[in-house]
Amino acid sequence: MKRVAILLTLSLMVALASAVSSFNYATCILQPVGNSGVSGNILIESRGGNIAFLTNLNGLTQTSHGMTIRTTGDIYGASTAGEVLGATAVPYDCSTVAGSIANVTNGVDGLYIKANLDISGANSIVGRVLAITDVAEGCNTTASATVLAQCVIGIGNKDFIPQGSGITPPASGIVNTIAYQAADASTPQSGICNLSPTTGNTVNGIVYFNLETNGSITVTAAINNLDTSSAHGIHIHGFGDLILANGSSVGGHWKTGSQVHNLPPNNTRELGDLGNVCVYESKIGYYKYNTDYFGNQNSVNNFIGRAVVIHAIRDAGFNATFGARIAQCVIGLGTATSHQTIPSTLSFASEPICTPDTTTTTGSTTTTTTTDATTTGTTTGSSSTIVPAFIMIISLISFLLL
Ligand SMILES: [Cu+2]
Repeated sequence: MKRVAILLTLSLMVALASAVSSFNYATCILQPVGNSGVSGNILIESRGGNIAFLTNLNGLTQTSHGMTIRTTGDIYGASTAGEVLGATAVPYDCSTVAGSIANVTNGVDGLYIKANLDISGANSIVGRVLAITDVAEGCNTTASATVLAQCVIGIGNKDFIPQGSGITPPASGIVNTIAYQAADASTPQSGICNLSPTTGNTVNGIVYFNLETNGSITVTAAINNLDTSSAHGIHIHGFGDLILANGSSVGGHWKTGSQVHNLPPNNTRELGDLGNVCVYESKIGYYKYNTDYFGNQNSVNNFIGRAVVIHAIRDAGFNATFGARIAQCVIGLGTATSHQTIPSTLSFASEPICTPDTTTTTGSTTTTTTTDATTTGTTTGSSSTIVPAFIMIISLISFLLL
């Protein structure tokens, strides 16, 4: 009897442990394509080898609409996300095509289950586009429907799961910024991130993460509607969760445990510390930086499915504040297509630190002004040379008086 009790207790402990470690949560916050007026949130949870999609959809006509996963993570346009994942299967059949999820309807609390997909591991859909189409899935044809709304599936932030959603995170366990694996992580990936403004802002743009042949990543960005009188912090944040429009649900910067915030190329900085956008031309901010700091992208801890955030002011590095989050996006699986290129005339010699252009010393206070940084400035009249000289003179006078 006692042995049975022990066995039961042990099996319960194993069950609880596996339940905790298998909690994987993702979100997809729909953006309308054109003036479709379709929006909504889709919460995605791993449930025992299946994926549950909880839909909350607005603006659809009262008929069935296809919900599909696409091959890429590019939501730049209505047709940039590629075909339905697995659509090359012959014959095309909703039950066997991986990316054919369900036919969905307008309203709240839709629940759709799909087998053979995951949000971690080899079958992960994190970093891919989820699309809602104008017509129901035909299930016997590959004919493409018109996309009404789309989003990139991002790593969910358990601290912002909507109340009453039916998704309950474990009190503790593997729920953090490094517990997930992006789609196709067996092959290192390029990424793309289509920035949208947070509430009250107008900033948008595109960030590319291009995988180079030596394994490094070149990050480039073109960002519109920026205030060009300042540099702007640019970071990768840990979660690709845009459920809050003010930018707070993407959490803190992407990092490992021991890293502290700083600017590139500091080698103990957080993984997501990209520095600043500070090179401007025709009111557009540009960014370019090549790095191997992200490490091997063929690992659980990569940037796909996380968020890029643009900040209101300059990131000055250690202990810095960088103001509000003015634009955000989920990093999706990239393609070879580039939608906005960087003018070849621009120089990124000093980037991404963005040395302030002018420094003026007033008494013992140093004020720094960063101006339209198409040129690289040097710091002049710094208090760092004036103050030691002042102290030396005082010391000399004191010594002579004694
Ligand atoms: Cu940030």
